[in-house]
Amino acid sequence: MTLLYTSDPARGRIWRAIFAAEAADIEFVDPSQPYDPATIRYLAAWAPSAELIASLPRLEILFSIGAGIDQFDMSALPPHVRVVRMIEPGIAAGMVEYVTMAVLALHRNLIDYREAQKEARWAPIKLVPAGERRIGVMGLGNLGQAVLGALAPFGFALSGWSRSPRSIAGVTCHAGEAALPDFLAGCDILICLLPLTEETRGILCRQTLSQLPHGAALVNVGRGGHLVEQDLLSLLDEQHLSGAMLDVTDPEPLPADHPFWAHPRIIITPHIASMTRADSAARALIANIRRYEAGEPLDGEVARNRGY
Ligand code: NDP
Ligand code: OXD
Repeated sequence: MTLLYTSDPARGRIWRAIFAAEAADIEFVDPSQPYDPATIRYLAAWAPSAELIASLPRLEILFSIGAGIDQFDMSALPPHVRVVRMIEPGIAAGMVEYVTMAVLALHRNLIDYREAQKEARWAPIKLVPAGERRIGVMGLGNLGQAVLGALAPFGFALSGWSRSPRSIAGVTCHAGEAALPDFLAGCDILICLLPLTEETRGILCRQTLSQLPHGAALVNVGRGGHLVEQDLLSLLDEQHLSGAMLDVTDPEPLPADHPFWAHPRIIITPHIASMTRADSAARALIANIRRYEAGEPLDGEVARNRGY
């Protein structure tokens, strides 16, 4: 069985060594070497071209290098090919760090202090106890749950929203569109950790963001396509929202003349909330191929009709 890897060459060198040492029966090839397309059963890629997919007649599984799969052109993928997102501890650890940083920065008014510093203004703001700060996470999957677990020890009031009902200790869980207004009304800091699908595109818009309490802040670590940019700008300018930390934009990179860069109440980071860690991801992939070969369910298999 052969795996074709078509992503970052530096990560590829680490993966090749791990496959050679720990899964020598799985042949690991990349485009820098000659390979027979008819032998490829597994493809590990970020955004494979339609031409590449069409050249692999025996492809069985497309593994995403990252947690998201919205970058795949599903129309180019034959219906029998299974799609798997990356679930590995490095991605969750990075996301936990980033969201904790963002929540603490917003909770402790870092955006206000950054502005005050520009004017050499000494302007203390009264502390809000963590228990009185309501943090809501949209998306209660692998990453949403990891983030909530990390925020719990601070004592924040935690809630979450997902498509199907979830039960998470210490978290008020809401499910489905009908529950969205109640969820939004109880979020002083809203974190978007949804996948980008037909249903979630543009979900962070005036209609939803204006249901957040006055002075609420947004952390978008999902995808840029979740956010209607002009609606965020208007709600910040109207002071309904107090700030936003955006790790994802549409497009990426964010153009140099985009108004987000200079906005005093927006912090931009370049899609670095988390990154697939080479060693743990290679091992997660090997474990998943082993599961597949044993006829067991794949970890992170995407329901193609649902888009995540
Ligand atoms: P999962 O698939 O594990 O979880 C997705 C969650 O979103 C589930 O709880 C799901 O509901 C919920 N959801 C999906 N559609 C809807 C909807 N229409 N309404 C309400 N809830 C919905 O994904 P992960 O946690 O692994 O990753 C989430 C996203 O994070 C990725 O798709 C990617 O976009 C982003 N990401 C960003 C990174 C960055 O560096 N900025 C890095 C890694 C990921 P249910 O529980 O009912 O299925
Ligand atoms: C992502 C990732 O999906 O980096 O954004 O894993």
